[in-house]
Amino acid sequence: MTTHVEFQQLLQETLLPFGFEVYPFQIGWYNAVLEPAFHLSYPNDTLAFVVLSTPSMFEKAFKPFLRHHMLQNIIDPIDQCVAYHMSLVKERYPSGKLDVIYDYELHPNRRPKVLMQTAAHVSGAAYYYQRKDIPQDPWGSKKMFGVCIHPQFGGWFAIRAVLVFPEIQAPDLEQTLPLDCLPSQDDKIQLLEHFNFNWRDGKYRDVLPPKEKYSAEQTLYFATPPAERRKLLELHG
Ligand code: GSH
Repeated sequence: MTTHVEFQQLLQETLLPFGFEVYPFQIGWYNAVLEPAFHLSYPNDTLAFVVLSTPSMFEKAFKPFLRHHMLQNIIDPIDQCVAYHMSLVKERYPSGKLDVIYDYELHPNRRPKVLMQTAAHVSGAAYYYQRKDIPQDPWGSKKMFGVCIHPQFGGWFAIRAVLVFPEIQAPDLEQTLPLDCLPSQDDKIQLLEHFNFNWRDGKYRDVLPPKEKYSAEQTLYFATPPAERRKLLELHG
């Protein structure tokens, strides 16, 4: 019998060596915490995974990807590198259906196809800190965005995609809640303030001492606006 464990193994074998992580969840866990407009239209016990990139993705996947592809053919280097690795997953599962939804995909009305941070939270990958976690917050009418923190990498990671196996049910999958690595109210407030008011300086990423973080080179790459990154890549080319 095929179980979610076999799919998890397949994904881990294909993606972990390149600095990605995968966490399984049931579509129903995701839908249960969202308004119907955001629901994914699959039965509740459908097997899905969230895919994260960890700091080592830059060395293990991105740089080799650049070495093997002509820079002039690449428009979105990071997204194309991630898509390339998802295509390798598909190659390893040629007989079945696999829907890949990327972090940047929008419906025609501009609504995101998947709320990646919610998927990361319900899968147990990374706690999604939101304003509603703080009773009587100090922000009045300001709009405050939430942010995910990974128990090992703090804010030094990114959520890249959700993979759905429409033909596979995982009724026995048990939900693991994400680790609330910032139990203190003050830390939660600081995190949301750093993220919302000083996102660019990246301080929010260091709310806990990470096991590994982006190298100076990777930090510079992501801090540079995408349109200006080509010159960084050409230096290496
Ligand atoms: N579309 C561009 C590309 O494919 O190269 C830009 C991709 C990009 O920079 N995405 C951001 C990112 O990966 C947003 S998710 N950031 C990593 C981070 O901030 O940790």
